[in-house]
Amino acid sequence: MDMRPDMKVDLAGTELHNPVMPASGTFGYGQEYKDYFDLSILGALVTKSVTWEPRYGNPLPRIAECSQGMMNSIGLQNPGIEHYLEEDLPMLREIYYGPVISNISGSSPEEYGRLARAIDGQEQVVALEVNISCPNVKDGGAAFGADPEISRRITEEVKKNTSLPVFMKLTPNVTDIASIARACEEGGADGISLINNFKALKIDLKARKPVTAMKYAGLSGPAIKPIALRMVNEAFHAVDIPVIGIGGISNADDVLEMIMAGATAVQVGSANLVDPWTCPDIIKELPKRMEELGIESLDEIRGVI
Ligand code: RRO
Repeated sequence: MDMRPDMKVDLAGTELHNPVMPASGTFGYGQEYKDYFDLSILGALVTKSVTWEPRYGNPLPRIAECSQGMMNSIGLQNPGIEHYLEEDLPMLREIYYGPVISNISGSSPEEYGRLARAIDGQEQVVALEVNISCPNVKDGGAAFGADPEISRRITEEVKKNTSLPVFMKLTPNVTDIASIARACEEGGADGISLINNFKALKIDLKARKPVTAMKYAGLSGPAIKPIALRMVNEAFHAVDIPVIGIGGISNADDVLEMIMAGATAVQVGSANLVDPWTCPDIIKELPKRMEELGIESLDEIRGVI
């Protein structure tokens, strides 16, 4: 009898062979990682936020290191939906055979709807992740995800335009994450992904200026993990749809904490940029840690907190 702990998870109808996926924006469209490991060991792969038109993103510098984390103000750099569908997804399919989650970002509910429609029916794409939380853009972005009414409207618009499960990706820069999560659920969301990053500031003392060109940038990495856990737990208790836990995960124990807080699956973000083998290392380590801790399946510990 196989006594290996069961890492399988059901994510809104899709079975993942493990709960670990790279977070949007930290894995591009897979090409930069293909020589490090076999991408098909990932539970799923989330692609960088795509918008209707191509975007160059914000001026440099737009990345900074800080204690136990990093800051970014990329500004949604991406090649646009046409390039995504005609080049990036087909190239990804040559190096990765598992489930893809397409992350989309718009500056109006209508743009989100158009993007959802354009991606619907794409081979390997099993879900949409709808970014209503980018802190680094002028129009929309995190402002959408800070307003329950707009969050609900965008969810409804996306749902009208796709047959795929829809995960709404939330910003932590709000007072009451439960009300945003509930608004998305009421709008028809099939799940919630959280958290995106915290709006932050790093100052160069000699220059008397912000380190990043955009003044404010989003903080991520191990520094935010305890807050991410708290918010995932609040969202988990607020809704009946699955939650994808994101924020500061860099090892197997972090994954187990997230799942105990209520996450169905998890995303690894900043840690990929520190060590490109983080995801495969976690996937290898997870069953060992489950065994050591007497955990037979992830279902057994989900949301025990
Ligand atoms: O591109 C970015 O600046 C960015 C986005 Br869209 C996001 O959702 N989260 C992030 O940390 N950076």
